[in-house]
Amino acid sequence: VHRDKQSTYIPPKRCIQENFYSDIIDGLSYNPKKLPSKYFYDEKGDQLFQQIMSMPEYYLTRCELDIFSNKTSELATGIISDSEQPFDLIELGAGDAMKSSFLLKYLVREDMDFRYIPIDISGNILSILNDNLRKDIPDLDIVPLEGEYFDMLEKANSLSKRKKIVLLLGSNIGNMERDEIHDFFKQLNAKLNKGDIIVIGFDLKKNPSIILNAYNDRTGITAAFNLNLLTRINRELGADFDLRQFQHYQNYDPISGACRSYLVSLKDQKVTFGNQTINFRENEPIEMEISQKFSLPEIEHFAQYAGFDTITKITDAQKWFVDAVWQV
Ligand code: AVJ
Repeated sequence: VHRDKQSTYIPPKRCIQENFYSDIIDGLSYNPKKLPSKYFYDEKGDQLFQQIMSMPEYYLTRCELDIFSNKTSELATGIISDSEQPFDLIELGAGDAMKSSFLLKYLVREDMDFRYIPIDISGNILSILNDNLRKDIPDLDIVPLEGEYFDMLEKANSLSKRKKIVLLLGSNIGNMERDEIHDFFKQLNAKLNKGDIIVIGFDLKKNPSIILNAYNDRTGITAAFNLNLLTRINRELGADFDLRQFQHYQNYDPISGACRSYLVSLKDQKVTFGNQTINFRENEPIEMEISQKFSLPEIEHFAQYAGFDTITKITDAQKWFVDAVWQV
């Protein structure tokens, strides 16, 4: 990376870096400006997300952990129809696999013939996952893949023609806009075969204050998580964002279920990236992340629209979160 601001910026040769550069430049040339939240997860971003998951306000992980740790057999029964058949268990956005490890242990104990393929955009978290699982579940056959959901699903497809069980947990689906969710499920359905299973974790609509608080913590961890993307852009793309001049703002719309984060420019300012200059007006927001919340009928609608049958829906004790099991 060229740190000399006078020189023309030449993106590094690695493909992910080129995409990173063009995605950031594209996003900042939109009106309103937008930065893709999938880039939050560098090493520091992974650490901040681990901190978010242990905050008292961030109920999502605890709720889904309740499902995976206390309703493991119910979940396993939902995903395994024919115990004779070997399968691939593919997890999109696996992170540290904290929740899925309960299911993995259960399946290994039941002597199921399967391979675990965790997919994540962060190579850093995948290597942590790999180390932990090799220690915790030595008998598990694990093939980590670093990259984007569909690219790596394609790769997993080329590895074997076995039955597939795909996990998308933690309300990761909520990081997509409604239209993107429709397209995503349609595309996923098209890539799978009859009888394949998907398990999707959806965060449910609930008291709006509870949702807002989960993303608007007093300690500022979520703010730091958002601001860290600017630090990453500075470091990896040679930009000069002044972090003190951007403020995190979070908002929840209880009707649409969209919980959105923004970084607001605190003054008129310019940010440079090599030969590019981006202008910000005072109080201009950058759209950072959507964490969409859902109702049970909305979830059923997605399944029908994309051509899945609902096998079962498992909620936590508080009924704040649901893992839906769908079949092609
Ligand atoms: C990992 C995408 C599910 O949207 O709830 C947590 C990320 N952002 N706090 C979410 C996140 C702010 C999280 N997901």
